[in-house]
Amino acid sequence: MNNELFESLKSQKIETPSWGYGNSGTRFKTFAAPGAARTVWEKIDDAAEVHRLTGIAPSVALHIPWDEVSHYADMGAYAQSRGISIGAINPNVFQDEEYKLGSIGNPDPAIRERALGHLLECVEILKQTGSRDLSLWFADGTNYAGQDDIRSRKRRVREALQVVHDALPSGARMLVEYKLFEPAFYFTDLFDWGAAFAHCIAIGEKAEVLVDLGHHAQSVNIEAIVAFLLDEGRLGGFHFNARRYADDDLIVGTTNPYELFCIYSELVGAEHSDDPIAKAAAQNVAYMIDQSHNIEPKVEAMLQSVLNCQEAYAKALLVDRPRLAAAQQAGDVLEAHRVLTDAFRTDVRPLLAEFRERIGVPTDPIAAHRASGYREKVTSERGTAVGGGGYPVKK
Ligand code: PSV
Ligand code: MN
Repeated sequence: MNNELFESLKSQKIETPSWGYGNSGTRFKTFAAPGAARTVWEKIDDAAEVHRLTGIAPSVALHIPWDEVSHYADMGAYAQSRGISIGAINPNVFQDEEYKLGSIGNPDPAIRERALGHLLECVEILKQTGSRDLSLWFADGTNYAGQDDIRSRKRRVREALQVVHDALPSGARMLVEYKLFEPAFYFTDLFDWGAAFAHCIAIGEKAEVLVDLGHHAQSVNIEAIVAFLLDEGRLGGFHFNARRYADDDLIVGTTNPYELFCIYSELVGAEHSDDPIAKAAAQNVAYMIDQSHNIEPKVEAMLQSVLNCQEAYAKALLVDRPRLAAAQQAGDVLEAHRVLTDAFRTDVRPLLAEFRERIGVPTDPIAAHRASGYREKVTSERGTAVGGGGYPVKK
């Protein structure tokens, strides 16, 4: 492996979500997993274990209030003592009774005010934890045509996002996530990348778009969205996961590894391009996982997710870019396609084993995890929590 490849692999970072370590479920059932994290401290421990075994997962994202504590500085210090840091702060304006008709898009100004108050509280948490990104997702929308005025909702959303943007400290960003549908079934206020992008452009430089792989209609070309946003300098981050039908939150790279590779290929292409805007955007992308593992062992599922991202990235790094550019320029359709897919077909497992050896992590992190006794240890210490570590179980 040449040095450039080694350095690129070393620079890769994947953030894992606190909510992926606790019990979670579907609307039908939350299965209690023995050893699943019960508190934010245990979630940090699990995230640290994933980083210890992979070397490329050095931060954990928080969801507030799921991970609420009284002293956020203590949390940052604890994470640091475990070898990781606190990543994106995810406010939650979708679980309170008041938000039945929405949060920042709600027709009631008092409820909009309440939601805004929570978002601003999360800006404070971001400052206290030293986090860079405020990651925003809104469940806002309507279920029936005519239920609310779509243009008015758009303006309410814009107004609140602007206030949050202006409250961010310098160097911080707000990542605006969109989602096609769910929980709203007729109209969602931030329904696609175009809506998120338009808000970001209007609001200001600290606003960037977040792409969650599970939030698109069937067969949407996500890598094209990625390329477009990179070129506009507005791709802020990812929520990685895999889907087959809707927002399935499965392990990234399991249903469509080719799509994941194509996405990474756009990112690597931008990172290695001469275009300063796309290059800077690619270098600042926050790569985050957003998954809840309902039937899988939590830590192993997260390890698998991180490793799948690493594999896709390694393949994208192997694309012969000069040859690809030459074939594209010559209009050689199939040669260009072959150059790209040659990289996708390469078995990068030996290369990654060599890389892991060089950075001092196990060559097979999953096997190492299974042999380590970590799962048995936390199961005996933590027992089986009844409640969720993200979506609390309703009694
Ligand atoms: C919504 O489906 C979402 O993707 C948002 O990112 C939330 O923060 C997350 O899932 C909660 O699980
Ligand atoms: Mn998400």
